[in-house]
Amino acid sequence: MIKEYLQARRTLVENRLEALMFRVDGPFKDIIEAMRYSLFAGGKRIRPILCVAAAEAITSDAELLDEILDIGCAIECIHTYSLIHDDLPAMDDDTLRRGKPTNHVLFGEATAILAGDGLLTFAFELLSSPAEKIGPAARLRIINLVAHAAGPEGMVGGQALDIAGENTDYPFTHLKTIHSSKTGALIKASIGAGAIGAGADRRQLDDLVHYGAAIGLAFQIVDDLLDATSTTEILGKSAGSDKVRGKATYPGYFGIEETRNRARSAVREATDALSGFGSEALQLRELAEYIQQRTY
Ligand code: GRG
Repeated sequence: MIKEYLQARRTLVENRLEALMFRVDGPFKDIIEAMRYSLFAGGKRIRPILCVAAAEAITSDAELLDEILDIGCAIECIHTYSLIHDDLPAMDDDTLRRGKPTNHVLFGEATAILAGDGLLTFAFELLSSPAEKIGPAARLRIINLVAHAAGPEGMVGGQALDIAGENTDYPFTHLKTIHSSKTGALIKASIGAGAIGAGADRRQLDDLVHYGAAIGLAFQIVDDLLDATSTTEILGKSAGSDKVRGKATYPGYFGIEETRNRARSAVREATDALSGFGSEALQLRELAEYIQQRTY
């Protein structure tokens, strides 16, 4: 069931992104082509899917949910920018992503940097576009939340700590800071943005943000596990790269079995945070299980 749900939701996100994104046409077609290449390269779309699922735990208003889908699409643009920049020679220097050549391999470094910049900026154009249902106050809260999650105390800060920490020994608490900022912050913001857009009250928002923090952690623990145990073919990106780059990981601290236990307990914490919700949070519960069991 989760498989069909994910497939249907991915199609929904793909179609909406296609409708929102610039066409490869006119004087800017080269940069647009590079942006589109990574945006439509086969991502799992987990952030927009979580954004809409969080909103569905609060509302069933279809028009409102359509606007929340656009917010999820904006977050997917930010995520895609981060992957393009992460793969650059100055960062992880990767040539493979989602089973395809990375952006700079195909388009060159300067265009890849600009494609990332273009996607990040376009995300905020989307987030700030006026619409019918989500009023200016809620929209401003969402923009602020997403900007903070993507910025120097979120994803950018986590990436900076991650790079600075390569080949160094640091305490486990520092790894937690890196994971929660580099990966967790944008996942948590996807859920927070969906909840705010849907008009969540204080308690609902707190519970959903708690859920988001826990699955953000689970997502990164599983990422560490997959990097250590899976293959390049299955992952569509270089397996074993954490070890090659001298990165601290959960399996490095705890071994594979204990890392699996920790992923399970993060997912349990996430589903426990939803105890105040009924069947309207079913998809969020299933998404938490999927995050634990994902294979790529
Ligand atoms: C360059 C500012 C900047 C940040 C980069 C996201 C990130 C920070 C680096 C990616 C490195 C990495 C492997 C992070 C682990 C978790 C993660 C974000 C994996 C990729 O996300 P998925 O699995 O990717 O959602 P898809 O391909 O499905 O979109």
